[in-house]
Amino acid sequence: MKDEQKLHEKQQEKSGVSRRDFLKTLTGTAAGIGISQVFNPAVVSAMKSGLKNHPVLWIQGQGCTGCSVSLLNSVEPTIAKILLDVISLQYHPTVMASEGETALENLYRVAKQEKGRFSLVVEGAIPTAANGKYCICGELDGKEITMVEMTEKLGKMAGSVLAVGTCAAYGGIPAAKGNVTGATGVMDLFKKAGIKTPVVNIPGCPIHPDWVVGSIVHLLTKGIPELDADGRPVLFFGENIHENCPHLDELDNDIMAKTLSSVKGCRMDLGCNGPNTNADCFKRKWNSGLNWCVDNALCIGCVEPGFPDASSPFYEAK
Ligand code: FSX
Ligand code: SF4
Ligand code: SF4
Repeated sequence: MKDEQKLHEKQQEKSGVSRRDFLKTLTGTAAGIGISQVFNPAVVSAMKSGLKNHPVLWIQGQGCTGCSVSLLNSVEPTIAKILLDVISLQYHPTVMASEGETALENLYRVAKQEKGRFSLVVEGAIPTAANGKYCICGELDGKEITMVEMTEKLGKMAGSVLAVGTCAAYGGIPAAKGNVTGATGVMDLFKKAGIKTPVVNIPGCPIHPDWVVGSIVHLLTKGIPELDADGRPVLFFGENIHENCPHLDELDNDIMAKTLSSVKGCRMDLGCNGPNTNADCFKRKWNSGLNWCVDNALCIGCVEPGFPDASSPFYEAK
C-alpha cells in the first residue's frame, strides 16, 4: 500500500468516517461520506463510467472565492482528479483560462446544449438592489449581464442548483446588517422569480470540501439528498455541534476554557455558537481530518442561515 494511501486511511479513522460508510451510502443505507472515499480510485472509476462527465457550470456573485479555495485545497487525491475525471467543469470564473465574451458565450452554449441536465453551482450572494448593478458578471454584445440575470437564466435551464457557501445559500456576509446591495441567497431569489429548479444549500463560510463533493456525488448517483428545513443535506448538517462536542462533559463539570488556545475546557464563555449550529465538523474535522474550529478556537456558526449577524459579535459570551 502506498504511503499516501496509508496516511489517508489514518485520516479517515481519525475523522470517524470509514470506507464502509461511503460505500454503504452509494448503495443506499449509510450516514457519512468522506472525500477520501469519494476519491478512492475504484469509486472514481465506477463513477466515471456511470456518470460520463456530468456538466457543471460554476458562477460567482458577491463573495470572496473562499469556498472555491477551500474546495481546491483538497489534499489527496487532488481536486483536479474529481474535476477532470468525474464532473466536467465547463465554467469557473476563478480557475478557467478563458475570459471575456468567449467565456460567456461558452457558458450559455453549454447551458443550451445540456439544458435540464447540467448542475449550476452558485458561489457568493446575489445583489438585487439597483437592478442588480452591484454585480456585473461580464458583457455580451455590449450589454452588461448582472448576477441576478445570470443566476435566473441559468437557474431555469439547470437540472439542479447547488448553492455553495453561506453567501449563496442564505446571503451570508454580503447580506449582513445594513445590506445596501440587497444581497440574497439562491432559494430566496428563485422563490421571488417563481423558478422551480431544485436547490441544494451547502452552507459554510467556507464550505468543507467533503460537503460539496459528497453532495455532487449523491446528486449524480442517487438524486437530490434529503434536505433539512434550511435546504441543507441532512447527511452533513443533521447533527448538532454542541451535542456532539468533545468538550460537553467539561461543560457539565464546569471546566471552562479561559483562552481560545486552551486545550481543555468548554468555550461557551468565550462565545461558542456550537449549541445553535448543525454540521458534522466535530467528526469530519478540517484540514484533511487534522483539526477543527473548536480544537483551536470555537464555533462561530458559519453554516447557519442567520450568519454572521446571528452569531455576532464573535468571541463574546452570548
Ligand atoms: Fe464562501 Fe465566498 Fe464565505 Fe461567502 O465566494 S468563504 S460563503 S464569504 O461567498 O466563498
Ligand atoms: Fe458546546 Fe462549544 Fe462548549 Fe463544545 S465548546 S460543548 S460546542 S459550547
Ligand atoms: Fe463553521 Fe462551526 Fe463548523 Fe467551524 S465548527 S466550520 S464555525 S460550523
